[in-house]
Amino acid sequence: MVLKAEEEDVPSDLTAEERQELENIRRRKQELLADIQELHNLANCWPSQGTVAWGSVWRGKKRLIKSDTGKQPRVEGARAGPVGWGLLGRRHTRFRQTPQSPASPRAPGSHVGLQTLPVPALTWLLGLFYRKNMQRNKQVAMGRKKFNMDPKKGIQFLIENDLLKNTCEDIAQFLYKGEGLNKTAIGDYLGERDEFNIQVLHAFVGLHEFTDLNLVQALRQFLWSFRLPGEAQKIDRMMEAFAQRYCQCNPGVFQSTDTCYVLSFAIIMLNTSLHNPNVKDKPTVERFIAMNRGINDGGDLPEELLRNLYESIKNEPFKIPEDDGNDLTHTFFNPDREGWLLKLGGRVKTWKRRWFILTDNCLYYFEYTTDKEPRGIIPLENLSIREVEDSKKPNCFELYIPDSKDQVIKACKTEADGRVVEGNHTVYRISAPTPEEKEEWIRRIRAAISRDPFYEMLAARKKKVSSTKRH
Ligand code: 4IP
Repeated sequence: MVLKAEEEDVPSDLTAEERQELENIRRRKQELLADIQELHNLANCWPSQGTVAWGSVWRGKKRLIKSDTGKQPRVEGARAGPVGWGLLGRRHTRFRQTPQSPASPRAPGSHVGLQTLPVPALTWLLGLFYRKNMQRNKQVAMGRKKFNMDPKKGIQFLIENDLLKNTCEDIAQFLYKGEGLNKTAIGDYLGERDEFNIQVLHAFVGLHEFTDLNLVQALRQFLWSFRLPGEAQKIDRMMEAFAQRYCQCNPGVFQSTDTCYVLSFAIIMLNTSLHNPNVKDKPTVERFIAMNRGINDGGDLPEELLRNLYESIKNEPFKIPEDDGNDLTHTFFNPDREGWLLKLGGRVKTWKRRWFILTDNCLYYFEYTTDKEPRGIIPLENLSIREVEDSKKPNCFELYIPDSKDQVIKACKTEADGRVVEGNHTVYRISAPTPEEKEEWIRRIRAAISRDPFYEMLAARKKKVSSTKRH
């Protein structure tokens, strides 16, 4: 007997979250059926007559039912001693069973089945099954916890305990299923540069079914299955894998995976522009179409396709799991931040209240909010940010050059006489009005610092797909 869940039609109007949920329910159903199947198999191993002792040897997930004298996994009616030894879970367990013989002998090849088992036998089987499952579930739960704290260690633990096979397909399944797993941890594992992790990433993306989904629907599903890390290289690898898979599922929609890649980012940016209240200038559908001219290997994508994608995003924003502010939408399209901060002078250590604006990967500061010209500009490229304690001011943070103590940060400032000169700071020490504002500034500046490589990578792709002439 082989039990299998029936295939059901998936309604086409499900959200990414609902799809995932449905997928989880289906998988759970299949697991339950597998459990029932296993119970039946155990029942069929039950001897038809005689007094037999049965042991059960566990090797992780692999189980052998055998008599304590025989080596055959399935020995119907085998004679054996009255006591069996076996490894139950991880413990060596001794048990004795003397099942009743069935009333009438079974025909060769016929099965016992759960219903026909004598009650003590059934109780024993269920007990065995229950203990096995309990033990396994405990270890899996522990593995998940470890994974959420340190993805690599978690996977290693699960493999060492035979709860997961050491293949990229099995690990990808485990991550795709995602039960009890933190989506940030999944993203971290999938983003690793290791050759094996990259294979897992491809197997993971391969588990996504994008056939007949438009690019927005596919992105919704993809971006909901883990949290995209903030690092440019990781995002590049992941989005590349996504674009490849999308094109594989939907041949003929785009001229190349680069086109799919570039349009995916255009959609993510559109999502932020349309739904982030800080972005005042909302793009129209015409602008979106114009922005994506020539990205299909030098040609234009069908206008209707772009209109549909635009409408879809306009009607429903992306849902990003565990939004801690360090994901793609923030990192990639960080809105400007502005506010009053105190800044310590470079050579002369005086605190000045300045109006700061964070934009274009630079930090500008002004004397008044209405000033046209900034007093100073600090390009953030290659800088780092850290929290610091200051004896005079609260909520401080510093911009500094990593691994360099005395080097002057490249920046410019306006002197009292109006001359623009180079700055003198080896660090910029800044104090925020509240701890919350400090946190927010640090978060935004960090995102602005790390987003730069993206633009470069994306710009390079865009150039590629726009300059390719169609043959
Ligand atoms: C000035 O102190 C101000 O703090 C300047 O800030 C600062 O320039 C000067 O740093 C510092 O000497 P006084 O006004 O007391 O002279 P701001 O330009 O915002 O007024 P920075 O480089 O921080 O803008 P040094 O490095 O020029 O001394």
